[in-house]
Amino acid sequence: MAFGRSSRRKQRHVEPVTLKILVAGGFGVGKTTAVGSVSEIRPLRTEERLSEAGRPVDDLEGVESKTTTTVAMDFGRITLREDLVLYLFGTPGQDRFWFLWDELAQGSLGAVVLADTRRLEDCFAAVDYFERRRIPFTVAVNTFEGAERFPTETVRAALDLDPEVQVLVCDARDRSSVRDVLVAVVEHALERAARSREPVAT
Ligand SMILES: Nc1nc2c(ncn2[C@@H]2O[C@H](COP(=O)(O)OP(=O)(O)OP(=O)(O)O)[C@@H](O)[C@H]2O)c(=O)[nH]1
Ligand SMILES: [Mg+2]
Repeated sequence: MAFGRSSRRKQRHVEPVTLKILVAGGFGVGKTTAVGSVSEIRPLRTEERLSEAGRPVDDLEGVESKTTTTVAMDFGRITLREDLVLYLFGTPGQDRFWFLWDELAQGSLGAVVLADTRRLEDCFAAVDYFERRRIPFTVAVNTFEGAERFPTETVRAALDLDPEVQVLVCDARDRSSVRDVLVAVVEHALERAARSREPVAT
């Protein structure tokens, strides 16, 4: 029969929920790399060459092999589940592009703050930004060769994070590692949203 329940169920197409996640952090910490390694579409990049003229401003210590920098944003997409798709927006890392952050942050569910333990102070501004706007975030320490490994609790203390903020270790070049971080961000943001809907006990 054409209009039976079973035929209707088969036809049902679930429109996926799409969520916007920011990938932020200091200059050269691996944001573009992370979006690129996890994206299932060819990521949109807005890279410009680092020039001699930028040398006094662009601190390349620790990322001497870096030749380009993000000037507007990175964009990528990952399907976490059939019904859950993330749109990823990588922020520019340099201070002179800060004015773009508010545009990028609009409507975002949560954020990843990538951190490099050799230059941890570079992610202070991103942590402050999300704390101030109450955007849920997870810190992901991107492990570079030659960088000293610290326990995540040390990183948490150095960044003075709230207990609810997770600190994970990742490799921005590794798809499954970045995916795990994104899952953690989504779970954290959804938990926080659920908590804020709970009636306050009196
Ligand atoms: N060893 C190592 N190198 C990495 C890793 N992630 C990124 N890199 C390298 O570090 C450099 C910086 O990476 P990007 O992804 O451009 O960093 P970014 O945070 O987007 O930089 P900006 O947009 O300029 O702020 C590149 O040369 C990468 O190849 C990592 O996990 N390990
Ligand atoms: Mg970049």
